[in-house]
Amino acid sequence: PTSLCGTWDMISNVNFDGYMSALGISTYLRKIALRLKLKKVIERQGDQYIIKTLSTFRNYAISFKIGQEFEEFTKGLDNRHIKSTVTWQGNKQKCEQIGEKKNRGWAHWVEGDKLHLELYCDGEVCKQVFKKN
Ligand code: RET
Repeated sequence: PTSLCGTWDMISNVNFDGYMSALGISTYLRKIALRLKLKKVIERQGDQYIIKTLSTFRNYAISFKIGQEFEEFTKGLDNRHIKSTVTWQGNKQKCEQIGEKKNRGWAHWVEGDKLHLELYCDGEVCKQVFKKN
C-alpha cells in the first residue's frame, strides 16, 4: 500500500494565488509564496502524523491524530485560529478547518509516485503535485 510518508518535492502548483487571496493574504506575501518550490515532509509516529511544509522563505508544520480535532494556528499563513480535524475517506486524507473562512480544508493522497494535495477555501481550489524525493 502507498504511504503518504516521506519527503516530497513540488512539481506543479495551480491556483495557489486564488487560494491565498481567499484567505486574505496580502499581495506582497502572495508574490513571495508563489515563487517558492515547496517541500512536504510527512512522518507518522504511532497514531500521530506530522506534516511539514518547507521552503527557503518560511516553514509550516502541523501534527494531529486521525479523527481528533485540534487547534491550529496558521502562523505565517493567514494567522488565524481554527479547529481542524483530519479523517481518511478511502485513500484520501482529508482535513476540515473550521473557523472564519467557509469551506476551508485540504485533501491529499498518493497516486503512483506522486503526492496530490488540494487546498480549499471559500470556493477556491489550489492543486499541488509533488514527486517523491
Ligand atoms: C507558505 C509560505 C508563506 C505563505 C504561505 C504558505 C502556505 C502554506 C500552506 C501550507 C499547507 C499545508 C498543508 C499541510 C497538509 O497537507 C508556503 C508557508 C501562504 C498553504 C495543507
